[in-house]
Amino acid sequence: MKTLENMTTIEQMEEVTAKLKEQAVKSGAETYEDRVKQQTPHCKFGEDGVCCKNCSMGPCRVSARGKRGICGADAHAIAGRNYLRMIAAGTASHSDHAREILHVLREAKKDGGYQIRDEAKLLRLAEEWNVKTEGRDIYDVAHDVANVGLMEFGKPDGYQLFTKRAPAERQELWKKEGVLPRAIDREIATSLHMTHMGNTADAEYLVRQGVRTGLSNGWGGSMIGTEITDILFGTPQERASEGNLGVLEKNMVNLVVHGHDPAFSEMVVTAAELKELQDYAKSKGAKGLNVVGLCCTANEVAMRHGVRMAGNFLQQENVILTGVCDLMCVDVQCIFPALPKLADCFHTKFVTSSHIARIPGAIHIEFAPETAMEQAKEIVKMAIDNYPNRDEGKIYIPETKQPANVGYPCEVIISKLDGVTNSHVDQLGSYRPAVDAIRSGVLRGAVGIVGCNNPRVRPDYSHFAIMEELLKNDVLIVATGCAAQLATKAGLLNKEAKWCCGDGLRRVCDLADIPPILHMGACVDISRILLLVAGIARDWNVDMNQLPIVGVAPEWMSEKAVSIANYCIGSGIDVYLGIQPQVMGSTQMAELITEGTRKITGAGYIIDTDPKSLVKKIIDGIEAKRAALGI
Ligand code: BF8
Ligand code: SF4
Repeated sequence: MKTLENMTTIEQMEEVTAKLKEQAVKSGAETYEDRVKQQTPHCKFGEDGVCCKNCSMGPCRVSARGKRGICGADAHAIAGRNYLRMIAAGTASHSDHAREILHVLREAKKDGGYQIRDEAKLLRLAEEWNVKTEGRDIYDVAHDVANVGLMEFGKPDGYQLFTKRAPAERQELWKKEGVLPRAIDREIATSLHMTHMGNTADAEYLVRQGVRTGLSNGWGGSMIGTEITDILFGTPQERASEGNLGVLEKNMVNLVVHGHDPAFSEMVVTAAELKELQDYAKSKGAKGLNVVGLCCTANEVAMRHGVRMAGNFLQQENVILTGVCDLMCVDVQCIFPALPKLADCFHTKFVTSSHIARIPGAIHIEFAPETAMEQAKEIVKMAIDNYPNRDEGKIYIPETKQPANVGYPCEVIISKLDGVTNSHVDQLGSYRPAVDAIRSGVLRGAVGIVGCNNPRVRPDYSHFAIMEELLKNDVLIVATGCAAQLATKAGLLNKEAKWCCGDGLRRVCDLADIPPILHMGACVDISRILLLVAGIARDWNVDMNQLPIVGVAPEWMSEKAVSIANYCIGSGIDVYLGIQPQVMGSTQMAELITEGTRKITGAGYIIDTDPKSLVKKIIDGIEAKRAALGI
């Protein structure tokens, strides 16, 4: 078996980061590594989740001296409440992003800035949501669909419509356990209400509400976000791209889009393709315009346009440290507030575009769907005007980059896997080939590797170690978010990377003509993974928790990640974590999140901060599921 000889190793990535750190020191810039030092050791009460400041009698913290807060809340109540608040915030973030996209859909016009790119998907969704389509203008249908979607946030009665997409057994279980999600805003508000001073102190009910709130994200906000984004900007197709800092160009205007909301970045990408702006860039001495992405925005624009990806979460400062980032524009989520100050040490212009993420020191250009194109042009022009201001003495562009194949939503995966088992050509469009490949053991199972990177551990190392081992063991990987970005940087999204797979997986990659890690998009697109697992479960005629398919977040850090983990658990998908949730100061919470939820939903967390033993547990978990299925 060949090893990862053509890959970029973590050590090589670290060498680049070290060189860029020298750039920072030379320019008097501070980076996250400096701040990690200032913040270490972290507050133990916070780490354990046993500090409460939910009322002004506090803050209270649980210690040997005081086992309860002033109101009498114990460690379990405090840790449970903090945990539920994280889930509520994560759900709010993903879902509010979806709400923004729905508003854009409502503004879409035949001759406007935003149009419908996937009409078939819109019509399918209209039918699912009982919106009349016959003889109607497609934009009228779109506006009605947007209104139904917007009602999913605040409707007084009923449950999330997309929960009907889950296998019947799962839906029954949600009903029976009282976790079937209602309106998204209602689940978030209920969570905040329950955790207000003087309400729920029983950790089990906080955890149950966490699952329900998470489900309102996975089968609500995130799924709506993904569907509507596909309708507006097109369902992703397989395409070639590249990733890592080497995508920045010395002789071009580099404009970096960073954040999550594709409504904004799509416009910037479109504006940068305009001949008038390309010519303007040339008039300033540049060879052209180079738009690249960071974090989940990178995933969105790579999947739909092949736009190249500069990197993941902890690479956001590195992009500016190259000295060739002429402009970085951001929308929402995962944006370091440190960036404007860092940009000041270089020539970089830093632009915020959303009232959700205003940062001191930034140039603010408030994005509005009606004027989006004009704003996007203004930003591109600003980047071009800034190109001549680079300081030659501060430039260092690392050469590292890797080719990547991206764009594997469920639709593409189904059509690709159909190439694997010829016996089912008649069933084109089903998950049957995937079921057969897993059942026969050619694939041992599938793993969704998702989430952030995090300086609490060696950044990106856990992702890499886990991916490498799973591939060797014939486990197909789907990836999203910053985990997908690490796979890009390493070279694992390249079809050639099949050489580091076990025989079974390599055969599947050959037959289906896919890379061993399938890039499914941004974190919002983890809803695609839910549908993939639900589809396979339906074709197999089992519930989702019985399948040898699990989720892994080796280096998670955000509240969104906790919300995602909860919708996976709610959907019966075990979640393997490489970073401890901040609840371990409560023995009851530690039990509830690992074993307790298992009794409710059939899934729980498996936590191990050592990637080597974590990956062993993942493989053992997959094999145990296979054994239980009798395969
Ligand atoms: O939503 S993986 S660091 S960029 S939270 Fe953020 Fe984490 Fe990256 Fe995307 Ni997801
Ligand atoms: Fe302290 Fe209770 Fe107030 Fe929390 S809610 S700060 S534990 S008194």
